[in-house]
Amino acid sequence: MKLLMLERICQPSDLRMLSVQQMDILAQEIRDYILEIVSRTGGHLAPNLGVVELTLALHYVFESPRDKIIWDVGHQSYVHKILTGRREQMKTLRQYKGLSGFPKCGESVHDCFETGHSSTSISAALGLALARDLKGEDHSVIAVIGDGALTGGLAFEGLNHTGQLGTRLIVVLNDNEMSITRNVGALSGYLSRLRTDPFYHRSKGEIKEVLQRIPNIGPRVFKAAERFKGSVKYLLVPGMLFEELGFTYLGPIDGHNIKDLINVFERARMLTGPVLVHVKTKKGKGYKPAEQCPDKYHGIGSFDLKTGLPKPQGPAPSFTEVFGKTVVDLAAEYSNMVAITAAMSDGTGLRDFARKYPERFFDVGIAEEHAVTMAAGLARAGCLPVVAIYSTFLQRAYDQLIHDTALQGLHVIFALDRGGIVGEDGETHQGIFDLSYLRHIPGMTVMVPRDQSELVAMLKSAVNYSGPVAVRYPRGAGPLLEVDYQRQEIPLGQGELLREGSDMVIFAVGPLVYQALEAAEQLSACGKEVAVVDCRFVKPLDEGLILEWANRTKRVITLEENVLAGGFGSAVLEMLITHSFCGEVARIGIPDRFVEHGAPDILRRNLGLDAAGIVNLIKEKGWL
Ligand SMILES: Cc1ncc(C[n+]2csc(CCOP(=O)(O)OP(=O)(O)O)c2C)c(N)n1
Repeated sequence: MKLLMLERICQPSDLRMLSVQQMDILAQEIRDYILEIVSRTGGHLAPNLGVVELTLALHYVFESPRDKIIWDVGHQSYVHKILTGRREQMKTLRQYKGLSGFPKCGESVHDCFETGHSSTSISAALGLALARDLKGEDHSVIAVIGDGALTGGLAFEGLNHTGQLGTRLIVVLNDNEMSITRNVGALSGYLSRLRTDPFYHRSKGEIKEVLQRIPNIGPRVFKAAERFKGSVKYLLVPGMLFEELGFTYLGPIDGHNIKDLINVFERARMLTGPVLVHVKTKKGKGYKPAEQCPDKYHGIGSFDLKTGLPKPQGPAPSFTEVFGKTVVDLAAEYSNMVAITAAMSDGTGLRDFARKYPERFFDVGIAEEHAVTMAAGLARAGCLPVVAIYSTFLQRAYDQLIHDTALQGLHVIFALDRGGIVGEDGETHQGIFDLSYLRHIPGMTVMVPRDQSELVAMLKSAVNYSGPVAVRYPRGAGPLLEVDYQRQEIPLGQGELLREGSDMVIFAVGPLVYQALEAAEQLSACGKEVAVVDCRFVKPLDEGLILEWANRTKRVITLEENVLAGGFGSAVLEMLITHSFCGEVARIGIPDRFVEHGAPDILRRNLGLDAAGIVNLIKEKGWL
């Protein structure tokens, strides 16, 4: 691939040698390069294609790393990486030991703050800007935030505080009218009016000019309009909402016109207080399939560049699909069932539910805290809410789980997708804390299915239990090719003995149960008989079953895809100690560190979360 212009850019300052026409050529080369790489590695394609000119203009005007650019969510930072000395490394994007798909301070001095979860950029930027002022420095701080990320409450908290302080800070609003799917919320409606309504478009200067041309009354009307905080001013001043919050509003600007972008950023750089630059972009810009279906190309696995088609998946249905189908079936039976997503209707498998029961489906935007408290309100009033959220994003709503849901014993079903290792998205997205952050909440039921049929059974069961109930399942295909949708409910807290054995017992939850069975098979060939129990419940534990097999074998192994601290193994250990168990216990899970990005198989192998890892541990213990 010929990248004549791009090869000249080794650091952001090299951009300043280029003319605007050359920057346009560069933009095309960057798009081609990103397409070639992401079609092989997978990644966040459409968001990055949409910010090529925006990123070029930012790096042209501002002097990174002196000036600080924070990328909200960080999934759109590929162009930034390419321009900041990581062009060649992009070939290793999202691969184990390769370049991360998100900003990483350890990767480059140009990554000044790490992101992954949405809506953090304004608060982080304010922190950096306040520190700058305290230290008497004078660089710029820029938060680049999408209209989707702006639906998150934390973004409002950041805007609110910044506006009050009047700190010099630039918020670049990358408005493509999309979150992963179409953006939602009243603010999104306001932004689209700003994009299209001539009243909203007109700049304050233009309006003044027009009014002053009207003899006698014009200037007076303008003055009066400026004085009123009421409706007249709202009609006359663009971006009023942001102006009222204390920001100077600049825009909306065509986010694919490099010249305009450079001009507006130059202007923003000179202003002394908070500035919001409203930039209109097209998600997926420059690649037809992505322009037409930006949601499908938001985050995508490897795909065929010519056709745009994803590489074929294996035949086994994913846990997400099985959840999606089961919840639609249950909704037919339970007319009070409602489903809630925080901007992830497709990712969580709720698309069919949304189509079939639009009045019972709520996309709240990237607002997990709100999703949970709203669900609690719905439950309090007699509805049966199913909140489908990725494990990592429910971390946001920890207090809402406790204070708004569990404390009142409200029956809310939490469908936690992407539990355990998620792989290529890395540290910020691994769902490895949920068993710990859920199981210590009083009244919470926590289930982990080993396969798709168990997921069906657990969802049916969750409907009949009381209080908050979490069902946690992993990303991707499950172990079964055929799913039994007729599976019946499971009595609360009932585990299942899958294999008998007298030498030791493995207590496991989730698909790792199959690894335990495989390890038991291998160990049997070495003359050791290992019992395997699928505990199914992290809470309440099947104490009777666990105690029985722990006492029979006296050698216990626990197995979970969760941090060891406070997780399933801890629960078993605590229970065994309480019952004065005399024997040995070894726990397999994730040690006290964050788990980097890479293919899930590699990560699991490294962590010993597979049959070989189990056998190794048993050898190390001298139990073989
Ligand atoms: C707290 C949290 N919830 C959900 C997500 C998943 N997520 C990643 S990007 C995204 C949409 C972001 O939309 P926007 O900010 O407009 O950026 P765009 O992709 O449109 O450029 C979502 C929901 C996340 N990263 N963080």
